[in-house]
This record gives sequence, structure tokens and C-alpha cells, in this order.
Amino acid sequence: MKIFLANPRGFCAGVKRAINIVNIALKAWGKPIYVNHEIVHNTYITNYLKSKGVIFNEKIRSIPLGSILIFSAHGVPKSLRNEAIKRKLRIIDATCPLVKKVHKEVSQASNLGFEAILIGTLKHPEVEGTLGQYDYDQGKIYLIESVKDVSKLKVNNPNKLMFMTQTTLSLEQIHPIIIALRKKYPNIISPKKPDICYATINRQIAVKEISKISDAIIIIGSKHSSNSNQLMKLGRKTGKYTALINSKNEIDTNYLSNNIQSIGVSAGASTPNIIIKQVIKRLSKIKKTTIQEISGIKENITFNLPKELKNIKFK
Ligand code: 0O3
Ligand code: SF4
Repeated sequence: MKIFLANPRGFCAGVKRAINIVNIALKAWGKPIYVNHEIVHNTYITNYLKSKGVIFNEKIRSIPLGSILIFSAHGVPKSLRNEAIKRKLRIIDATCPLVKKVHKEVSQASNLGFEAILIGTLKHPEVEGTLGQYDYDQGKIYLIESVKDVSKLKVNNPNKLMFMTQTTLSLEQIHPIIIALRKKYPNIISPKKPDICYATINRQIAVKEISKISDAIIIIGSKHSSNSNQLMKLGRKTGKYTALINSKNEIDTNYLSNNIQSIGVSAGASTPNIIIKQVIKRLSKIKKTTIQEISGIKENITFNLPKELKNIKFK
């Protein structure tokens, strides 16, 4: 069996930065370090950090006064930041700068007295953080997930409207929604640059590439990782068997014992390399395999650490 490895796959710059921030904080201040939500949606990473003394906690009121609190890569609503300030927590913000870009668009809409429409997934932490940038004294922000939602939408002033999107959706998925929005509200203002980030787009292109040459596809990532789910959906759309697995233990060996000659492997932006390697090793044990790395878009984006981590002294 041939294994085709998608390129790029796995960690993006925002995830690397967020994990780096937690590791630096642990080194500088020791345990415990609090993180408001899973730093990124990956169980291996969260379990590793828990073992080092990180406490993942969604409720600010139960964090001891004065503790260090890191905001996850997905970002937080303004109300949560304010609650943390009130509790005198020392905040370190690991929100990805590309999620922050969307936050700024929402704040700008709100400051200019425009209403905002966010295309995103209900209850996802990034979406909650982005919705929470809007100041409701100024108007309203609406969450939509589909073309149907556009038809049901009623805004106060169709001439003062902006839209934005969650960073991990797919361009294909949002395209018809944006068309419907522009048809209904011809004066709606779009983001200057797309909100779906470079890492999401590149990983989706790579999965499309491997789907052309593979009999089946495996995406490695958590079930609650939005960008990993998008990769799985793309694979399924091609009609190929596509599984989203968290680790080597979830490989469907029965399925692979069928006449599968080639398998495409990719991983979401929050999946560590070690898990990808373990999956490949397990696949190679099930059948005799050759591995081919597919050439793809080169990524050389890195993000600076937040200001709170400049000039820190290590313990
Ligand atoms: O947003 P998503 O569920 O994809 O989050 P992950 O899996 O932790 O991946 C990182 C992406 C992110 C922080 C938001 O853009
Ligand atoms: Fe940032 Fe994109 Fe990675 Fe999300 S997927 S953390 S927006 S680089």
C-alpha cells in the first residue's frame, strides 16, 4: 500500500505560538498555570500540559486571585477578559493573531455603528470570542451558518453592515453564503482580506491533492477541531472513504484490509507531529507500505510572542 502524505499538514503558526506561550509561562512562573479552554483542540497536547501543571478551566470565578491565566488560541470575548481583570488575574493572551484580525473587524464595525454578521459555527469557542468583541450598545452582531440563515436574517439597517467569518471554515462552504448576503444586502462590507486563514486554506488544498491519487483518506485530528473536521468533509466530498481519527488506536484495520492500494494522510492544524508519525508507523505494520511526501505550498509564517512574555525572568 502507498501512503501519500499531504503537504502542509499538522501544526500552523498560531498553534505553535500558543503551545510555546504555555511552555514559557510554565518555565517562568512554575505551576499552576491556568488556561481558559483547551489551548488548542488536541487531547494529546492538553494531557501533556496537564501533566506539567496546567489547569484548563472555563470558569474564571474559580481561579485563585492573582493567578496566571492564558487565553487559548481560539480567543475570548471581551466580557471574559474583563472578568479576569476584575479577579486580578495575570493575563497572557495566546489568541492567534489571525483570530485577532477578525476581532478587530468586529470592534471596528461596532465602533462605526455598523451591524456585523459572522459566518461561523454555533458554540465554537472562536465564534463565541469573536461575537463577544461587539459592543451591543452600538447595534447587533448576528451569527449565521447557512444560506437558509441569510434568508431568515432581519437587520436594522441594510446600508450599515459588515460581515466576517470564522478562520477555519472552507472557502467552498462560505462562498454561497456570501453570494446570498451580497444579493440580499448589496452594500454589505466584506473583510479586506479573507478571514479564513492561510493554514486552513493550505491544508484544504493539500487534502484535495491527495484525494486525487488515494483510494482512502485519513485525517488526524480531534473530533471537536473545526479545521480538522473541514479536512474530513473535503475528503468525503470527493467520494473517498475518509476517517477523522484522534490517534493510531482509531485506525479502522478492517476497512484497510479491503483492497486499498493507496491511502492519503493529513492532519489538522492542532495535531502534533508525534501523533502523525505514530499513525504512519501503525499503518506500515498493518500492510507493507511505501511512503511518499507530496510536494505542496511552503509555509514560513511565524508569529511574535505576546508583550507579556517579553523581559521575563526564568525561575
Ligand atoms: O478552531 P479549531 O476547532 O479548528 O481549533 P484547533 O483544532 O485548536 O486548531 C487551531 C485553530 C484555532 C486556534 C482557531 O483558528
Ligand atoms: Fe491561527 Fe489559522 Fe492556526 Fe487558527 S488555524 S491558529 S487562525 S494560523
